[in-house]
Amino acid sequence: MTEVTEALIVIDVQNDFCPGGALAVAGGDEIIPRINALMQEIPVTVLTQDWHPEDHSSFASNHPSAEPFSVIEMPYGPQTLWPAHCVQGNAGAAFHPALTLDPADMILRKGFRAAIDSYSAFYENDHVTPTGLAGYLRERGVTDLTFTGLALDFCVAWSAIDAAKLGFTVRVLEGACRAIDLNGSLEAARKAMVAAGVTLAK
Ligand code: VGL
Ligand code: ZN
Repeated sequence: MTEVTEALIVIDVQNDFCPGGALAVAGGDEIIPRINALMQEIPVTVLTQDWHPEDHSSFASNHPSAEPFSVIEMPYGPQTLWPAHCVQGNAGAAFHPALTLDPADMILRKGFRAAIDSYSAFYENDHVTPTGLAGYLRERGVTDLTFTGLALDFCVAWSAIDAAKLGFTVRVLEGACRAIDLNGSLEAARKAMVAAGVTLAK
């Protein structure tokens, strides 16, 4: 059996996070050629897909009189309310058409429970409910993770921090990510990643 120790994790490169999408991240589509090239270099690729039911509690539209980008208190802590995005089966939830899908070993969907959001690819936003990704990677002998995708200051950062806490060696390629940058969230995310032992690279 060939030993594989390194995986590329591609976070949420979906139409709704790219220009023209419901929660567009500026320049979100610009990172795709580099991500496609990385899939040819790194032996294991995992793609994540934000995958919400219509009645998802992270959508501002599901809270009477709440504004998008405001923060509410949920049983598991503070939660930013977003415009409805990545609704299961809709075009906005599909991967961007320029993203290469064939090299992916695994596609992990997250955020599919209405009552809880899941920024991280490893745990839902309660930081307790696992997605199963850690077990998948460990069973395959993967120890080193390279993160790319959208958005750097939310799903990429939360995933990278959880991965470091779980004992993986973690690198985030900032040039292969784009950020939402809401109320200083990008600087806060960078600091939190560094504090967790994540390496930030170009
Ligand atoms: C994301 C906000 C809401 C992300 C997902 O992929 O960073 N951000 N859902
Ligand atoms: Zn989402």
